[in-house]
Amino acid sequence: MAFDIDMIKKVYAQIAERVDKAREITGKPLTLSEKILYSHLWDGNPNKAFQRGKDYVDFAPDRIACQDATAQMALLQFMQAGKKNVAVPTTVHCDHLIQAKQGAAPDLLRANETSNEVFDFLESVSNKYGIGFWRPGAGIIHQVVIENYAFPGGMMIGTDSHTVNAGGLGMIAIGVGGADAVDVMAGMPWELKFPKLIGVKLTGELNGWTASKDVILKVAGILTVKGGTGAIVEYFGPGAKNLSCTGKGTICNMGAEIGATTSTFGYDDAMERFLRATDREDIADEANKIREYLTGDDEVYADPEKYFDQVIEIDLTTLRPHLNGPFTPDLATPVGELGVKAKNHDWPIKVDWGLIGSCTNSSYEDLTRAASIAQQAIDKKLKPKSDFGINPGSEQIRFTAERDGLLSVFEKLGATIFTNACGPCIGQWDRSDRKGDEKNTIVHSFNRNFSKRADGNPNTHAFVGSPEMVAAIAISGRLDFDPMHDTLLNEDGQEIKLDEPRGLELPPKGFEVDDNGYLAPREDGSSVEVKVAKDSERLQLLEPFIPIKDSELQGVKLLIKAFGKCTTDHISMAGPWLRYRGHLDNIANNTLIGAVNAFNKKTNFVKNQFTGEYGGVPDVQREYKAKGIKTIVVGDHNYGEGSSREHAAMQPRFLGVAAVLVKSFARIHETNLKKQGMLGLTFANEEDYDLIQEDDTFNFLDIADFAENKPLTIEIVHNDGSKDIIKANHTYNDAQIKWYREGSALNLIKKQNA
Ligand code: MIC
Ligand code: SF4
Repeated sequence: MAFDIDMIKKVYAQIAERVDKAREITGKPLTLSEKILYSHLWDGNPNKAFQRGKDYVDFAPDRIACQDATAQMALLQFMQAGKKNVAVPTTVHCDHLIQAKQGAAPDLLRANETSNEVFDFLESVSNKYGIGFWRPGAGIIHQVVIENYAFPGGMMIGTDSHTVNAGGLGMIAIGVGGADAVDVMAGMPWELKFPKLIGVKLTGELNGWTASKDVILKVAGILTVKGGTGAIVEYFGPGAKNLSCTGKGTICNMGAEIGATTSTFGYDDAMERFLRATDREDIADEANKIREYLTGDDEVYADPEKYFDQVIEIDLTTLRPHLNGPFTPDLATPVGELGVKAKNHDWPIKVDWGLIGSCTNSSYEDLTRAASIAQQAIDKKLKPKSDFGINPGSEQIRFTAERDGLLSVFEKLGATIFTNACGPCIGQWDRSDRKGDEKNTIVHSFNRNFSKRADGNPNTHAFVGSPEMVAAIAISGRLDFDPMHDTLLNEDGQEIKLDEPRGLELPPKGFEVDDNGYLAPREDGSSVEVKVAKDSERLQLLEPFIPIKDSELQGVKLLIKAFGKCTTDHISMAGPWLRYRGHLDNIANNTLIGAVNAFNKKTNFVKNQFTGEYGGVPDVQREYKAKGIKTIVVGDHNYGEGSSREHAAMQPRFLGVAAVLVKSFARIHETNLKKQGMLGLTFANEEDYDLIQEDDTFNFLDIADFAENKPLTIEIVHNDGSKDIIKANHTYNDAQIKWYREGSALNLIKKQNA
């Protein structure tokens, strides 16, 4: 039986009326995305047609999921909100804090020792406030969600950017910062700018070496890392119906890599099969009763140009397998063309590791397709030239895959089976073969491949591909290997060609699991004590942020002008720093250490304007803080791309940065800045970025009149006394300006609850 079936029935009971009403009000047929959005309005029945990309709308999500690395800060904030219980079903998943090293059993043991303080904290907070808790080793948040919680037509938010994975089961699932989740946990609406809609029509059928992953690798190549910003991507067409549910999940998952708010597919037979296979017959039966409400209207899919803001068409039959990278997930190259490209760019051809896993590609089907390649290596006497690492997506998948002999296939090839967790995908990887900064190449089935992400080495060239392609490349040991055309020499000196991968959508004998790792919360958690040791270096209770005074916005100093890509990994690195995710003061010591200083192209090396000396960003910033001087961070396009981690906003805020002024923002990060009571601004004129000098001082001339739809005016005073006056745009509405004025959104909640 499904979790929270009563809640799901309630959603389904009201969907028809609300969708019909929305159709009437908008006067047109509806996409699936609109159906879900309009049936989840905070105010209930729709009474107004919203303008896409313009109107801020209050929504009522059905559920929330948090993972261990973000839940700490989210729950530390929730604890301040003064509530007895979470207002909507919520779960916490321990998956980010487990380092991959020797293999599942010893790695999990070590994680439980090194992070027990954090796991205990999360378990007790969950118990206290009615939150479902998934223990370390239970699986990766998004796999566990799609197997247990996602449901067609539902809306959820999650404190992780890949929450969007649940679109594979027909949800609108959106990644948010912890402060957004706290709103919903506290029983308040969740606000989002009504998204634009991108339609992707899929025709044909996948075949040969091409996998679901290649759909999104291709889309990423077309739309780039910011092409989906502010939009929901809705997939439809005959090709969509030919994809498995978890395959759809893969596609939706990596929608985060194009900046999309989320991605989704209409309810279909593949989803029904998946629901039934994962012990949720009850949801399937209910969903079948309202099938037409759980997908877009026929008229929309027949004439998509009329109803979507942008339409892309992809023919699955002719789609080629891709490998995307290095250093960015949108650099798409069809397999077979990579050799020339790698040579031109001097990317190492030799592949050291093939890693299969992550929330993107760790389903049962993924493992079977990759195992079908691995099995051939055994049968045809091919010895893999690269090391192999596997992270199954959940204990249910691992248990079933072990039962069905899939894991032993990889083990025979010398693969290490790591814990059911994020592992190398988030830099939780004690890589045994290389320690220094040597140039090298790895391939993986993950979603992100930003510099330093997997192993901390800026010279690791990581390429993203489907699990089966990763398996083939790892066996060949070469980035330029094209399994569709090339042969390999086996141990007997024979030329071998790999056959096309074969997979199973679902386990023929059904899923099985002994202990899935779930811990239900107490009925009444009021007596549960949440412990945070005073001297802990991992956890720290939060102090409210003090509002930034208008007077402090005169004489603001430049902290750093970031050059080029500045993702949340650059602003608040993961990997070894994950250990401080619950301790704001400690994690603040990594603030912007990965950002490239535009004036000297170095990382973590900025000028202190008072002493003229150079130092690390956090150190210089702490010196400004000690003097009571506010600072500004300047950045390029898509600033804050990547993670939902609100640390990337809270740390600068904590250290005394008042404003972030960039060419453009990634959605979640911009909201995170607003929530934490900072100024997130964009250049009205992009070229003004070039005006900013290393010794600049900024005066916010009209901050006293900070208002909706009114750009701010900033005076920039250069070292030689000359001045420039520029305009900065912002997207704050009246309510968000209140967050800023109160010091943070949480301060406002506390005030309202007082
Ligand atoms: C990621 O994939 O970058 C993460 C780690 O899952 C993040 C969340 C985090 O920083 O904890 C995400 O995608 O939001
Ligand atoms: Fe974990 Fe990687 Fe998925 Fe993020 S992208 S949730 S780190 S597996």
